[in-house]
Amino acid sequence: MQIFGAALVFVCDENFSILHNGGIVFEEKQDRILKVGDYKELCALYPNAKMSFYPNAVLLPALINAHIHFEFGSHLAQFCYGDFGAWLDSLMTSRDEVLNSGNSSESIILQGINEQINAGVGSVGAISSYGNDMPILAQSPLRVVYFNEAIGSNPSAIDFLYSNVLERLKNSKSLASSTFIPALALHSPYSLHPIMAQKLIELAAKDLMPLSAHFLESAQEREWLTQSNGYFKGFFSQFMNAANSKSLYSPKSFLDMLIPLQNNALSLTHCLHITQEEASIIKSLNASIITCPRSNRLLNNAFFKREFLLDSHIPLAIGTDGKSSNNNVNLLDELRAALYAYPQEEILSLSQSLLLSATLYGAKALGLNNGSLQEGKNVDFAIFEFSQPLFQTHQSHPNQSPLQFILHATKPTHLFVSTKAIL
Ligand code: MCF
Ligand code: FE
Repeated sequence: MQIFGAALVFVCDENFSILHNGGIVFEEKQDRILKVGDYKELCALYPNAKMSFYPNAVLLPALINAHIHFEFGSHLAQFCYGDFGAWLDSLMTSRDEVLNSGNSSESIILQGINEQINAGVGSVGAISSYGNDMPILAQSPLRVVYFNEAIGSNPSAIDFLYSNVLERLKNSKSLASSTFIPALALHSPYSLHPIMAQKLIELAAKDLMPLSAHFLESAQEREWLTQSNGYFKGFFSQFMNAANSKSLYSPKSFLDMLIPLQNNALSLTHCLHITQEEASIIKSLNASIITCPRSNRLLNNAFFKREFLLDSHIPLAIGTDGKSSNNNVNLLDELRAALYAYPQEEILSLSQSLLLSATLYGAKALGLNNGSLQEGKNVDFAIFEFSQPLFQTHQSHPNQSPLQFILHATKPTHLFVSTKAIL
């Protein structure tokens, strides 16, 4: 039996409860939190437990990076930012070079994994386009929801592409464990044929697999889905030899295809260009939205409109996206960027919401039983020690420790995933 305690415990429940001098109890090798509460009371209740208390620290659920591409990690400045079309063109031109660069892809993926651990991330939603990252992620100490991504809209290629995604899914299923969860991703409505999408949705529904898709990331995507016009018209004639093509979905028809997944963990990433009506459909699908603020700023000059959340109560998770659209994949840096992206919001409640996006709502988006320190949840937690207390109980102003945490957290001193210390 082990008890870990800290001056501040962020429970990461819906109300953002904070325990002063709180703690958690668990048994070695039993991946379930037994009890959460006052540290001294827990010690009295379990007098034989191994006890550790950290006075200048915050104990919180291990963070969750709900959307990351490990495969795109090698480049420094090959991609063009500031316009989605320019980015996608630069990605199409330098994709092979980036994927097969001088550094071995294995060392790049390991670097990405270390970057997660060093930022206190215990779980990731890893989007994999090729499967190169699969064995390394399966062996890593992270809890991984492994999204085998399907892409391809050209009818003559879909048989091959479909069997390729099935092969990757099969391989990922052979590696499945409580910390490596096979899942499916539909790249996006502009890049995926509906016949393939339909089959994969059926598969995901049958096995209750998590499913994720990039959705309405750019104005160009919206123009294509609603008018079959604009940047993507040129894109398809240039890269796919399909000059007269039309969009294969409307935003609504894409969302309607996801109806069989209401009981799955379902997430839509970006959603920068959704309407209120589409937000209501997303809500009715019981889906989560994943936002990647720095990627959105670099590729699309925008941040997710958090106003949509007020009326619709859609859970909002957060991710770094890949290094192809970010300067690093550090989730703490992502939270800091997000903090500065919404100056119109009250800063303390924004800080609380952002921390819930990186914990409670990340777990909801990925279908995990963690992200909150509650009885029965998996034993995934982080402890960040600071040189001074983040909050003094005699202070009369509201507890600003969630804000101070986002500002000052750099690296946890302890990180546990599935009861094991990984840092
Ligand atoms: O989320 C960002 C931006 N939107 C779309 N795709 C990607 C992102 N980061 C990496 N990608 C990958 C995607 O998985 O880029 C390729 C796919 O392999 C795009 S191919 C049209
Ligand atoms: Fe992405």
